[in-house]
Amino acid sequence: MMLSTSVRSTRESDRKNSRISQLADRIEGVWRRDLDLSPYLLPADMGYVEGRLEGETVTIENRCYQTPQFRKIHLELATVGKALEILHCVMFPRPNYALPIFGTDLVSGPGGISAAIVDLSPVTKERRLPLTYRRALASLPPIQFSQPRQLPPWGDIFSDICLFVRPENDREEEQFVNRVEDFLTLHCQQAIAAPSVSRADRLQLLQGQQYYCTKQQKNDKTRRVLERAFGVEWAQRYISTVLFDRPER
Ligand code: BLA
Repeated sequence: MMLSTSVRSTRESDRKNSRISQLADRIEGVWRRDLDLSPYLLPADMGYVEGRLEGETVTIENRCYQTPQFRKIHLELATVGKALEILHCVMFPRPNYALPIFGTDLVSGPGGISAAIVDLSPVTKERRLPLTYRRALASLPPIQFSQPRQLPPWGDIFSDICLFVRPENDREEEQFVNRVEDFLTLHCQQAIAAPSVSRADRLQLLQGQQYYCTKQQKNDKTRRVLERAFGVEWAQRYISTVLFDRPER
């Protein structure tokens, strides 16, 4: 196993799936337009990481920020040789704002994009999105995907607006990317206008976020890719400190 920790980032030309680059650009575009970004420091050796999986190079590139409303907003681009490309993105609100967790994952293999998921996951006790969100979401134009996918057993953290599909063609891929941008734009606008909550509510929200992280850590598909490239211990450390660190009080 080989780990490199240089700061260089993957060149765009290395990236085969332009849909992943497109979605990454759209996400960063919304963030830069709507949020007040400051750097978020990841553990020193976790910014850019390289490993090997069955003779293939695995690369992980992290971009991570914080804002007045968000403890951590994280965009990760990973490649496994030429076979697999992954975009992972999560926005963890500061627990003094009653905001859901925005998350998206796009997994592209030799046969095209196999998994495309986006959600605004509520972390309140009622596990229900605020009315302002539900109203705005209801006004989005309806969309249809020919291959909806079933959520895994740990997926009880996702809301009823969660979109989880295998896009069948260019049109469906584009529709997915647009929907991610719609969710994200709505979320950023809600976030910058959100009032601060009481101490008691804050504790509930923190527990809701911890539950979200505990469930996400049960995704064996993510764990297996990381374990095979970097080893069991490293994968555990990465999942629990970079991908889904459980916020402290
Ligand atoms: C699925 N995630 C997957 C799959 C792989 C990864 C290989 C299987 C693809 C498929 O079923 O077609 C791998 N995802 C990764 C890796 C990273 C990653 C290696 O993010 C990071 C290094 N996952 C998330 C987030 C969500 C998420 C934020 O990280 C949702 C908001 C969901 N990924 C998710 C779900 C599946 C998945 C629900 C399907 C799991 C299943 O069907 O069992």
